[in-house]
Amino acid sequence: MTTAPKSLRLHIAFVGRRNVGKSSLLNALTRQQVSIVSPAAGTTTDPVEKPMELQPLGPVVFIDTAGLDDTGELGALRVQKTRQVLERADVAVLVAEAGAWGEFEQAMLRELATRKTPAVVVFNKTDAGKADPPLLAGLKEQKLGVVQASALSGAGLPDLRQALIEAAPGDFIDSPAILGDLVGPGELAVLVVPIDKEAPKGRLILPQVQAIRDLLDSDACCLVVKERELRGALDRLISPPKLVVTDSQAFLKVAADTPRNVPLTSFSILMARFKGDLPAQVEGTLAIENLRGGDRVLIAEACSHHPVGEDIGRVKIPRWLTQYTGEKLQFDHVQGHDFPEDLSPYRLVIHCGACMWNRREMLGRIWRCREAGVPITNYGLTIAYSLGIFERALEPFPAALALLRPGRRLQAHAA
Ligand SMILES: Nc1nc2c(ncn2[C@@H]2O[C@H](COP(=O)(O)OP(=O)(O)O)[C@@H](O)[C@H]2O)c(=O)[nH]1
Ligand code: SF4
Ligand SMILES: [Mg+2]
Repeated sequence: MTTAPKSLRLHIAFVGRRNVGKSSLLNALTRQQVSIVSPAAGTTTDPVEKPMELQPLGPVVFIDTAGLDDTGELGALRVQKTRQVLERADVAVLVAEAGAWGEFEQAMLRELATRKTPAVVVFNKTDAGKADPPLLAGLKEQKLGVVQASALSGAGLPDLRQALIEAAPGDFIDSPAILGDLVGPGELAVLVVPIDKEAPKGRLILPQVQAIRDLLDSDACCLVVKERELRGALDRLISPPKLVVTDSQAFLKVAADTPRNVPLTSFSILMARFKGDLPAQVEGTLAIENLRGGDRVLIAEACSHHPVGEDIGRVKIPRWLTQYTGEKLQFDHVQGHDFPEDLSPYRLVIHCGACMWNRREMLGRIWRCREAGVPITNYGLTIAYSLGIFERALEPFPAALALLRPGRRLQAHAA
């Protein structure tokens, strides 16, 4: 079993009506008891996640869900949970019983198509009945992977595995780089990692570890220092580094200690590119200029255990943003998969770096904000903007930098 971070794994959700054999199929595919299988409809209540290796794709997470057609109060909650699963699914497996295809399945396919989630249709229980040939042909025409299987006999399981591999989005095979395209083989990046009381004990946080790994994968060199040691370390170098990357919270000191000709950015900005959509989030950041007294700002964290404490989202960002705008803003906070259905009350969404998430889930949120006409940015971009070093921090990314010119009202409040 690999220890690849969960967020880099392809997330495959099994969805469909109750009792069609989702859990049985998943168990058969993984040859392990992932979920409880029962003849009583609606046994799987909470989504069950199972990380495993699916060659040649590598690390995946299988997510077993409750039936989407659940009724009753508890049922409504399960349906909501299943929809939340769709938000983080890179691929969906729609399970149907052979001979029982209907409007429900058609509606699910439409929903998956709207979300642009690749789907594989599995007709299960083919030991008991066959799927209708014209229906199979029609689905294949829609370029959907279609598999006939039986969790009971094991028939069709290799086809399902193959269909999953074919449906996997390209960005799981070619993940966008964190740093590899910015710092070439043999070149040096300096990473600035503050070790203060908020740093986790005995380890580095995920974006820092991923950045180091990405540099090593690209045959680049890496020097890791705290902010206080940065200037001394830079002075000792024979030639300047290709790039300095800092934790956003040390931005001001690091900007002051890094010669102006050395490119500088932050881990959060790298994460916006890696996990989200940097140009969209740069556009979102510019909306800070339009914030006025009484405006509501939503601060969203992807998980409940931000490594640098709640402090950054709850205290520091509100303080820096209030100082920058000079306006009395209203801040709301959400965590985890709770993201408001109705974003219309907000003038800005400020998201964490989403380091623990897969990219599709973050892109899904960016997409929802765009649909609602609400700008979205992230922590690092907001901090850089509020501290007046936005433009410098974007210099390594010409496409994003181009959005700032010409004629944009940028940093009107900056001193
Ligand atoms: N005949 C037959 N029964 C199956 C098959 N797969 C699952 N079942 C049965 O269908 C029932 C519901 O299965 P389950 O996996 O719990 O369905 P889920 O609620 O959709 O996850 C159980 O009684 C299973 O034993 C299959 O391929 N053939
Ligand atoms: S809150 Fe966001 S940035 Fe912080 S650890 Fe969780 S996913 Fe990563
Ligand atoms: Mg089940």
